[in-house]
Amino acid sequence: MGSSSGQSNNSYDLSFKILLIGDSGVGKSSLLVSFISSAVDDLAPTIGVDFKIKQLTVGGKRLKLTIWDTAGQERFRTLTSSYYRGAQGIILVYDVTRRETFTNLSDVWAKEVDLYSTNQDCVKMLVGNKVDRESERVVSREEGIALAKEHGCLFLECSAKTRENVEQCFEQLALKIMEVPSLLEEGSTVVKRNILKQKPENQSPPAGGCCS
Ligand SMILES: Nc1nc2c(ncn2[C@@H]2O[C@H](COP(=O)(O)OP(=O)(O)OP(=O)(O)O)[C@@H](O)[C@H]2O)c(=O)[nH]1
Ligand SMILES: [Mg+2]
Repeated sequence: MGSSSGQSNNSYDLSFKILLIGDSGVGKSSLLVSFISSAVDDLAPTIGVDFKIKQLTVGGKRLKLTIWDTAGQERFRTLTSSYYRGAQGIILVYDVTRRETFTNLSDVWAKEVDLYSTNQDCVKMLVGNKVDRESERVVSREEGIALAKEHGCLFLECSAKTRENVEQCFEQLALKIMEVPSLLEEGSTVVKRNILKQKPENQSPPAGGCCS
């Protein structure tokens, strides 16, 4: 990509944690891979949790997104509560061709969010995936919009396969997070902390001033 900009070693302004949740097979990992690498293969079910980092510029800010991809299968979900810790954004995914993945968002996933999310102001986004399979669709766009409204979420329909609306999911979520002062503050605190960490520790303790 040519020469570097000659900037200091912090190459982003804000850092956010995003969490992907929803039933097994809805396409959470596919969405993430589609967003990160623009290629999608058939993926194996996620075991436990996985995460990927993506840097992008949204609204003039350079962002580092750490995106946590959780397992939908109950037996692979361990230490669930810890995934939620410190997340500024949560993406709730369903499959527009499987109604139970949609109803489970209210019955299972939204409850888990209420239980474990430590961040009161956390931004939620409802995503209906697999819109490329239009002929098999069973959940309408209107139903999605209504559920999102009910749970106070942003809403988008997308396809991890064709990449339709995939970038928009993450960008719109990031933009919304940046509109919330407490989340913006958290995002910049992480960056500041990392910059401090990178400073060499060559300071000796102050001489004198000690008692006796
Ligand atoms: N047609 C179509 N298939 C998709 C799409 N997204 C995912 N799939 C397929 O759906 C299956 C499940 O996708 P995954 O990404 O593994 O689903 P997941 O939500 O991560 O599942 P768990 O890890 O078990 O929770 C795979 O065979 C994908 O290829 C999409 O947008 N369109
Ligand atoms: Mg997965």
